[in-house]
Amino acid sequence: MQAAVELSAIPTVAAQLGRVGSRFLEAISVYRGDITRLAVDAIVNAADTAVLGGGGVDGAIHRAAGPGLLAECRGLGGCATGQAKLTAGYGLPARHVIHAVGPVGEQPELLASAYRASLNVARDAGLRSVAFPCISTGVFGYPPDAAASVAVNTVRAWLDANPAAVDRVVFCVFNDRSARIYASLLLHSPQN
Ligand code: AR6
Repeated sequence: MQAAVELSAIPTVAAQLGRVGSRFLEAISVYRGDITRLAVDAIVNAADTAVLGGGGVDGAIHRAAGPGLLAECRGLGGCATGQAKLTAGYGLPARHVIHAVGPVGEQPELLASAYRASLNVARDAGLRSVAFPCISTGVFGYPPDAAASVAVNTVRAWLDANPAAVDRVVFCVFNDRSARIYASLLLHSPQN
């Protein structure tokens, strides 16, 4: 198993750009790699409505967490699209998993809702750092550039509306295309 990646090793966008004064850029990071390695308060899982594991990032999270995660998921009673539910992290370096269900295909309101619901779950549980995968952009077929805009705009609006509720939000990108999209949105022409 690879070593855990501590939050202190992941720079914020503000630090990467040498920019101070933007609460948004001081809260967010873009991290390229495996979300299952992140030692944050919660990683978000791109689940489906059954919340019983699957392929993609969901499969990776369940493999890394171990069987305790599936056992707890069986008691969740499913999760509606656009909603999110909390479990423990079991064998993960993350203390918790927030299981979010994004839409199948390009449905911006439901994708935004999945991001908001995840952050609401984190806030209500007192969790200070959250890492998101690119929800819906794999098996669920959401165009990754459109999904990234929804993700960034939704997180930004939520942080504005919930000041000091969460300290850090990490956008965890896994493939070349998502890495390029988030870099261009946040690192090359930052929205601040
Ligand atoms: N770390 C971070 N991101 C990852 C990882 C990883 N280890 N592995 C894949 N990704 P997907 P969806 C990225 O298909 O589209 C499952 O079967 C991947 O490159 O995992 O929301 C569930 O059970 C992509 O950018 O999720 C559901 O049935 C992103 O994660 C369904 O797939 C999301 O791809 C959910 O589909």
